[in-house]
Amino acid sequence: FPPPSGILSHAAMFAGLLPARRLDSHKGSYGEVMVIGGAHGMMGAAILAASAALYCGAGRVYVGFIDAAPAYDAQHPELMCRMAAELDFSKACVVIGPGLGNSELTASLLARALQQAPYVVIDADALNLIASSAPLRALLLARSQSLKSSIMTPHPLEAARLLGISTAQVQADRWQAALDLASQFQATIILKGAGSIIATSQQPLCINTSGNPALASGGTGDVLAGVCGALLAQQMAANDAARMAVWLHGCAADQLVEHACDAIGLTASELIPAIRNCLNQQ
Ligand code: NPW
Ligand code: AMP
Ligand code: MG
Repeated sequence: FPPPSGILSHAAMFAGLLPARRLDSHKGSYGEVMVIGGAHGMMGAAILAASAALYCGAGRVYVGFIDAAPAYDAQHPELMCRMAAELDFSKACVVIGPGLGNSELTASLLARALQQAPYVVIDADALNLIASSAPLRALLLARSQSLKSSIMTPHPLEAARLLGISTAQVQADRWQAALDLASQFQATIILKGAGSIIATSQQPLCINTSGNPALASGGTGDVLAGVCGALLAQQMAANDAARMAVWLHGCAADQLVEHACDAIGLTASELIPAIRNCLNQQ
């Protein structure tokens, strides 16, 4: 049982990780995020992730939908809505999984993202696809050989599927589960839940102390994936991006509970501008 060697407990731990914006910078300086997901019935999951990426400073944000793309999102007209199959992943940070569903198309999109994208965030249904496909797992492992960044964001059930064990076993030893995921998948792992754990195979384990049970509502995980995507797209190292994203996400929920909505009824949508506030307070 490895002891926690990092406790995320102060905003100051993240000072300087996202440098101040240069006066002569432009949208191309802040990277491109492509969220792939939002199948029929779950389009909101992809929009939540994409909005979170926008609010965390990504230069351009696309949503690649699975079944049908709306002309635009009225609440976030900044988002570029396309069909996933049209997008070129070769220069982007691809956030794949929120509302992705499971079909032949989704597996081929995930394969392409794993092969082409310099940065990927793998969440939700994309994690479930990897859990059930040896070829996809091989593509993920190949990324670590070519120094491409990968962050995986499982909740305990998704972690259990990846490890081939039960959710209860994951929860009984979350440190070990996070370490096993990092070594089996050679990615930066965020094992979500109260006290999210961040693990990589090379660096010390870390536990987050921000956040509260108001986060236990649909869509908050999709938001976290988008935050990770924005930080990776802005050139942050994967381990730093994962730690900072989890910290900001929890901090925003703490601030909302204290000053706005109290403990019950926090929505994933309102979390997003609160994360922007926390980011700008760093
Ligand atoms: P239980 O109930 O305890 O047995 P699934 P999903 C467990 C999209 N969404 N500690 C718990 O299991 C996502 O992006 C779309 C312990 C829970 O019931 C995905 O694509 C939305 N257990 C898709 O839906 C908003 C924990 O996992 C089960 C745990 C399916 O994703 C919602 C859920 O896992 C959603 O994000 C914890 N901390 N956390 C939209 N607006 O479009 C989770 N569990 O069955 O994989 O389903 O996570 O809802
Ligand atoms: P997901 O299950 O993918 O929607 O993700 C839920 C998000 O909310 C993750 O970032 C979890 O860590 C967070 N979360 C859920 N429940 C709690 C809790 N009781 N305390 C702190 N964070 C939580
Ligand atoms: Mg989720």
